[in-house]
Amino acid sequence: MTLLSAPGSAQCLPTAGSDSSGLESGRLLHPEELQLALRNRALPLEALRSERTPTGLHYTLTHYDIPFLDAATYRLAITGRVNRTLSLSLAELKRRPSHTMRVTLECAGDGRAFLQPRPISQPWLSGAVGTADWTGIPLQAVLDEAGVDDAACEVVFTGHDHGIEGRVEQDYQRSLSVQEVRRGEALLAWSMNGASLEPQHGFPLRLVVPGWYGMASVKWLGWIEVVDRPFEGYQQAAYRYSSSRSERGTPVSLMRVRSLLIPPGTPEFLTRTRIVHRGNHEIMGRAWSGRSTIDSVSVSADGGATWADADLEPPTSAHAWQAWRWVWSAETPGPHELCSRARDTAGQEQPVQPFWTARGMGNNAIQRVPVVVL
Ligand SMILES: Nc1nc2c(c(=O)[nH]1)N[C@H]1C(S)=C(S)[C@@H](COP(=O)(O)O)O[C@H]1N2
Ligand SMILES: [Mo]
Repeated sequence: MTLLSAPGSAQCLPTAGSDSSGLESGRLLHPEELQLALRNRALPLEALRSERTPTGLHYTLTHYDIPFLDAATYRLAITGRVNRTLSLSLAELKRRPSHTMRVTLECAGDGRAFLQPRPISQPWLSGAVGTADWTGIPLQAVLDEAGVDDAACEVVFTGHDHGIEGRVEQDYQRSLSVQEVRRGEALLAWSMNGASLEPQHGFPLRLVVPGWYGMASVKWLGWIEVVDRPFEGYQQAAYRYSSSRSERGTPVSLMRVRSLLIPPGTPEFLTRTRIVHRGNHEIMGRAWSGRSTIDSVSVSADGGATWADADLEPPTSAHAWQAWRWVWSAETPGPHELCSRARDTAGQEQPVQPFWTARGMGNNAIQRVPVVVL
């Protein structure tokens, strides 16, 4: 993979000197991208072993600063086109009937750093994904209590975090249409994997929208406003598929079909190239797709020249990834490239070539894992 410097870049870091790893210098990454990458971490791919990601290994993405909120004084406001404005404390929310859902969340920017040219933002490679058990109350229950007006069109969710993006000072805000909300799947969650939310995951309360890329699941939720016209906030306009930053494009919404595999064998420290010994190796991974189930997963050990079918496990939750397995008989010494390719029941399939958009969203191209057989 080549990390390119952007044309006209002011200040860049060489990603590596030339040493025994064989990496060349001159592959440039902005210090600002590195700073974002270090604040926002990915799932280590070996953690795909767990159906439910341990909280400390779940990816996180935070645009601005993590706000530190006090659970004792916290309140959630529900306002706008409702019959009754509500202001609820955490204790009041927790007194209502709760519900737990296993949900796979993925950042829409995952795979961005593989794109050429590389859109400048959080430079995800692979692994901005994780699956957790979220506990809370259905969003719909709270909206029913407030009574949504017939003129309502969208529901806007505002987080307590504040920052500047595209020269616009803003709170982190996203909306969902009233139809989307009426599906009844979104949760106002105070717990992740059986414990209170960690600060980075939205303590004390966040939205979790199953099937959607992560940006919809607003963390540190402070305010829910029912509005009578489409919300045009910054984060609504930024998450779009377009061929240039100025083109409006189409909204990013549900997670596109994708699969990842656990790189087998032993990693080299710097390059993470894998070494495996000759013989049979079980290759295991997971696959997911917005609102569809996975139909099949194929695996290749020769960079996509030939494919074999993996054994696919049925879903354990309507909103979580599915496990798959395949046995690789690694007989030929030398370099190989492992890839997996998922197809969903809606007929969508992962592309072999990266899906390029100006903001680097929804790149669900097949993963490529170099492995050397000894
Ligand atoms: N308030 C707020 N909510 C947010 C974000 C944010 O920066 N601020 N990031 C979004 C994005 S882009 C993603 S991918 C998910 C990440 O959730 P996680 O950090 O719990 O994995 O949170 C979403 N919710
Ligand atoms: Mo994201």
